[in-house]
Amino acid sequence: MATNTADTQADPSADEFDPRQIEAAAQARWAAEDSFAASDNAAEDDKFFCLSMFPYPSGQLHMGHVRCYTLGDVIGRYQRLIGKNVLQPMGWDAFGLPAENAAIKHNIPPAQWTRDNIAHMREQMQSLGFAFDWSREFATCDPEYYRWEQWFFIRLYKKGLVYRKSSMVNWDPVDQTVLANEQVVDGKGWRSGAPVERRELPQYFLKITDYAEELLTALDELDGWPESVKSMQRNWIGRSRGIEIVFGVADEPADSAAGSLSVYTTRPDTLLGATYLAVAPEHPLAQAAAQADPELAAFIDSCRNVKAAEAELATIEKRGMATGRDAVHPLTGERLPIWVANFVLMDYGSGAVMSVPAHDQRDWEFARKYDLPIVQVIEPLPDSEATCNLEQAAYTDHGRLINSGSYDGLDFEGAFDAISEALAAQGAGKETVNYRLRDWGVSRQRYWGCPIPMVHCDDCGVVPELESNLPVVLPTEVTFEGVRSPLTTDERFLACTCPICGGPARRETDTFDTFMESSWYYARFASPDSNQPMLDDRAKFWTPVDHYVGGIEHAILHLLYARFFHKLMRDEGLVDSDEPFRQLLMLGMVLKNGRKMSKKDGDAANPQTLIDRYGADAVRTAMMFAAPPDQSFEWSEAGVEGQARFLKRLTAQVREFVAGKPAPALDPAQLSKAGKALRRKAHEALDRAGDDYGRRIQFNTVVSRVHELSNAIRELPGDHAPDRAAVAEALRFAVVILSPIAPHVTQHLWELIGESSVLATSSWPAVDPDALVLDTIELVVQVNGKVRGRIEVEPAIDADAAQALALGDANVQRFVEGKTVRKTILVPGKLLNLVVG
Ligand code: ANZ
Ligand code: ZN
Repeated sequence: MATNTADTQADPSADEFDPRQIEAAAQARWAAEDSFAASDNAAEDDKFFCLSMFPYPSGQLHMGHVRCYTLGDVIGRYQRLIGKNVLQPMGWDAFGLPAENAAIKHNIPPAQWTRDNIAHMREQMQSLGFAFDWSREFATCDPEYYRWEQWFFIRLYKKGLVYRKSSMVNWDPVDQTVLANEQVVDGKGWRSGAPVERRELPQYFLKITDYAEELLTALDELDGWPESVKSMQRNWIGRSRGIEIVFGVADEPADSAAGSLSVYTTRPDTLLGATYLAVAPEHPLAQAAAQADPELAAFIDSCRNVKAAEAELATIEKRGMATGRDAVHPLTGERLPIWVANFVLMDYGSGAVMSVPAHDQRDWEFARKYDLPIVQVIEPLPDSEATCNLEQAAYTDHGRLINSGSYDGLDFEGAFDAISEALAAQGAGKETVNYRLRDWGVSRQRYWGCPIPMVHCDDCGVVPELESNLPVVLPTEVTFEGVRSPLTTDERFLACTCPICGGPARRETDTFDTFMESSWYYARFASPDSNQPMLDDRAKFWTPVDHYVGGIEHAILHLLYARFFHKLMRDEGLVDSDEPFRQLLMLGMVLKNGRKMSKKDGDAANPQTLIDRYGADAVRTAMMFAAPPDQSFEWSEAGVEGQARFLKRLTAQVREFVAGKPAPALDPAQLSKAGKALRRKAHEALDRAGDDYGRRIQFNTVVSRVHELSNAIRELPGDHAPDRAAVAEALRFAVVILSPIAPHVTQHLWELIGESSVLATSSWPAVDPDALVLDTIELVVQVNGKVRGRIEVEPAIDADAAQALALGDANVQRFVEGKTVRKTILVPGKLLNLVVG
């Protein structure tokens, strides 16, 4: 084999290394041998369901997709190599607003736009060599898919888990649609950027709140999820323990509905500091008071236009008006004025709060504005660093009670219990648990979505369609007039028969929130052609997903809804596990100039340009090399070029090796010292790569290791014939180790080194523990704590022998000369310290 580096780095001519041809050949082989088909019949413990979040078919893959799908692919390919029966499917989250916008703009039906995009993106994915089992592909706009969503919705409806309710919604005046709270960013629509209005509309809701407690507690067992994601989910569910306190309403009969007012508080310890009560504008008490008070009615009306989502209620300007009524304090009998306030939500707690301006910031701001009394009842604990200055802000920390009569001196817990008991004793309070989580409003006033399978009959009301009439098919040949959904004017769609009385009826024109489709797609991949019912036993076999890979932007809603659906499906007997995703990998972002890469970055953001120029493997390798998966990083094309050069060099190296003399059989005893060192490096790389792929989920380090191994092979002196076997082994390992990341080039190299199989479906080599054992190790020698030398020793050397060797080192000798060694400290495998004096 060649020994000089200049030789091995010689650039093979372009036709000797043609990624396009290498990739086409590998892909053709995988297709011909159906290499990535998952087996539904394999032994249960061998299955590995590897899933990357399916994309919205926007038209082009972007760098974020390339990162996500390459990561998932690397994980899945490694699992296949270690013998797992891997299911790695792909499909399309195909409903959604952009298709409608494109239709409106360019006059293309959304279905056609979507199908064209899917075709293009599928081709791009195939060119990247992802090991998907394409036989399971589907798009959520396929009637065979959404039919089951309709079916399931009706099941839930019949179980009482769906209800219809008029409710305030965030209305985007530009997109003409309802937005979820989280689609409202700074009071504006997330897509349109238009200020959001509040409107009332009848909506369908799924009772996710029935599952709030389980959705919360089950997080504790999700060991494979990042802590940060679990904490975001916990906050979103927002469980709080508090009490419901009943205040009397002055001058109303105590036993009438108007005679009491319930508030929810998490701070009963502040009860003696309540100086007024506040109710939501929609609260019955406010509505009743407004009947005789036009000014109040006008105020309540103006609150409807609050352009804010819940998250912003803390920051909006506080506005309110007194109702003229008073509440009666349950402990002191004192009269407290009742106000209407714009920051009190009707659908949280009881829609009313006891206001404690000294200890709640919103109440404090409100009290300052309307000149209401502020009474301090909590002081910081003596040993705390907190300070209380009510001229500047409320004191919101826990502390010790003051100005609270017999409760003075109690801490938070003591006061919580004592005051709760006192209230309970007089029937004025009971402990409750509240969740910030709301039921899931699934209606969207849009065309390009799954039709909600409900029927409006003048006689029977709103009723579910018959199962036998499913799917309610979304008409795909439509023309848009403005942004309004074409469904609202399409007679072919609208006219139907009432499933109850058989009379003429009208179809519901709202479609589902597209989060519905993405909440169960993973399970459908397991049984993509199941016809009776939505999932069959294959879903039980494959779920839960073993590794789920996706963007951090889905950390809350998508994952929460999918977890909810999994539990719903479990309760229908469709799956038999409690959670859908065992391990979760949340990716960092691909950045350009410090912000998320987007179409605006032009060619740089288009992976196709890079694939065409450098080949898919170079793009994949650069992407994996750039950063650990959960970190965001700045994208640079230079990285792709660098990896392309490396792959080419590695190819040349393998080619040169196989062109030389055949390697002898490996005999570790015959290896030179350098040959042994190479062998150790190769086995170490294999060992560590296995850990990186399988446990650490860090692939940048794998790429570096292959770089190093390739260099080490190149640096091995070529004068000892038996070492050639170590080189053969090292090259073979380099090829296998790199194969999940750069699957095409490595398949080519695999064939070059004489293998006839498909590398992707062969197996990960075993590490030889003997190869990892070091003959000698280096010990750092210190004299009085300062490094004075290094010695080569046997790994198991004892302190005396090490000292004797160390004293043979000239430099160490210099510092010990004329002194006595008083103490010898050996840290095995690391250092030897001689204490002299
Ligand atoms: C009195 C009080 C004193 C409060 C104090 C806080 C601090 P979480 O933890 O989110 O559950 N609240 C109750 N219902 C409300 C509604 N419908 N709209 C707006 N605010 C409402 O928050 C519970 C606290 O939020 C409750 O405790 C209540 O204010 C307020 F020093 O009651 B508190
Ligand atoms: Zn009817």
